[in-house]
Amino acid sequence: MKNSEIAKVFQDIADLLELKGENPFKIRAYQRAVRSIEHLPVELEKLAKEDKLREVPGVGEAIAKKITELVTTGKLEFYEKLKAEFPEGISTLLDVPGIGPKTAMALSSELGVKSVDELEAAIVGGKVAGLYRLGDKTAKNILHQVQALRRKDQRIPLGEALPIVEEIVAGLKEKTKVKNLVPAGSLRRFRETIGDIDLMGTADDARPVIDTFTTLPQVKEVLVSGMTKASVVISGELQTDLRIVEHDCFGSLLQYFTGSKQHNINLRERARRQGLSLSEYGITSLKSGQTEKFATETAFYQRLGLPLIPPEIREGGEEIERAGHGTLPRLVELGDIRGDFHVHTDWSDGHDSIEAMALAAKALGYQYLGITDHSGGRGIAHGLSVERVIEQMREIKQLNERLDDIRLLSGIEVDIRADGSLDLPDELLQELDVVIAAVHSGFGESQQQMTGRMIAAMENPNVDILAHPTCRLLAEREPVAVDMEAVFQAATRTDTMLEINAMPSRLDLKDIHAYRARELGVKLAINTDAHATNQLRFMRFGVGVARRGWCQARDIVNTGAVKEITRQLNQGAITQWIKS
Ligand code: DGT
Ligand code: CA
Ligand code: CA
Repeated sequence: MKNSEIAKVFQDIADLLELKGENPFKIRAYQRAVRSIEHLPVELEKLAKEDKLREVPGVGEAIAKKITELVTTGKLEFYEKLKAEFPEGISTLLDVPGIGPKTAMALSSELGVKSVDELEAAIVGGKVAGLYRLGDKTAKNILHQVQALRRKDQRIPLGEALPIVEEIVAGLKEKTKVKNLVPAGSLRRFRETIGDIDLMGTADDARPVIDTFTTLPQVKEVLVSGMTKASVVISGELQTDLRIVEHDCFGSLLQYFTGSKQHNINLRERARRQGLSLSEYGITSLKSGQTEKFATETAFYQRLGLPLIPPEIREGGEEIERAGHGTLPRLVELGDIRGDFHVHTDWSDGHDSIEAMALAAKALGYQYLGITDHSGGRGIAHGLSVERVIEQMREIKQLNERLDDIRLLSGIEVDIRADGSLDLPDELLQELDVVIAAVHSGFGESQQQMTGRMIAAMENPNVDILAHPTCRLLAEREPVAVDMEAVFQAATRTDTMLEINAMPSRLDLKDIHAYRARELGVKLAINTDAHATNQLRFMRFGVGVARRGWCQARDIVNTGAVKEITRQLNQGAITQWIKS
């Protein structure tokens, strides 16, 4: 049983207990376990076998027992019994935003609705509006939520959503007097995939902004258009919501719609203990009923006694607690990056020359750039032979003499063969500044085989970096079966860097892996794997992953200045070269 399936069971249990009006502490314990399991890089099944479940944060004795029962029998008696107390399909209904426990019960007991399809049919058939207290408007709203939920099932990669959003933002800024226009939601938190886009802004007069928004050329369909908010579907079936408020309320609006939902739930809990209640409109004193407005998020968090929490870590983990103790890390920023170890040129399958790549890197303010074309062994597109590598080293040496303010590192992305050996000889590899090892074949191998193969490569002292460790392609290729925990341990033992590949279709390591690797003290490098000059800009996606993994600049090797880098790369070659 997969972690995500186990998390879903506990989420259901929390929902059903809430419906029953159970003790909030008990409910929260399940919610905490869900968050923790969702972020766990190790399979619970494995931990259960090793009797290590209790080491997972948020998993106490009772929950550990339930996990063991789930992974050994595939079922949980407690859950089955709990479900039997409620009509069928109730937890599906609860998943629809806007449907609370009461409505869910009414829909189920009075209309016999068991699924989202049946719910939609009931609304369209006018049955839901007639239901006790509900009314036409609420029914319509639920219908919108159902449709949004459907659309959201097809989450799109961040790298596809971001350019679309930037175009919309630019368009609205140009055509209207909107201020503070920024994306909130999962996009602002830099999640790897996006369900829908949430845009926030302020204006003296919202109307013209809303009107311009709903008539943008990208808009395919207008779902809702109100005084201060609108929802549209843009090309690519992506729902986009826009909300406009007055300038002095922007802080609370942005905070609320940035989420995540779990972060907001945790924050509300803290606020309640302070006698405060939170909403998108501001912070209300429970005693006086007075609502304070906040123009900035910083002021909003400050009112709760907290520093501004970076959006990327607002996921309902320990961020609020850490912020409260003043121990939030200063997360790595794009401006901290001083080089990129992994790019391709027209010597293999890249689009641009070494010199063009170097000048583009220099324009970004980098101090160094690793030229790491493919090795030729396995017939990878125009991979380099031994002779070509030597020839390229010569060219790089000449370029380094000619170019100012950017150091090129001679490198290779060497293929890891099925048996874990590398497809270029050690004598050559040891002459290179940066050796990146990567798997490009045999993706279907068993976990044991694949893990062994990667570890074997890391054990080669010439290898500096393991590239895109899970080999996944977002929405295209599943990650390979590999024991990440073992890879992390091997990386620390062999002093090999792991790559956070910043290519939007890869993002590999992904956020939770970066989190775990950092915890274990693995050295990380954020590389773009750029195959053209404009792809060097992918760096920001990798920085987003690192930030979601709570990484600081010191956790990322390529934040180091060129001189520090020489200490990190475990070869003599680079040191000698820089001295000479
Ligand atoms: P997505 O769209 O699935 O990629 O993920 P988000 O996080 O963008 O979620 P979305 O668009 O449904 O809602 C945007 C934010 O609004 C969410 O992150 C937090 C806030 N929000 C939405 N629903 C609730 C809720 O029921 N309770 C609380 N506290 N916040 C909510
Ligand atoms: Ca969203
Ligand atoms: Ca939304």
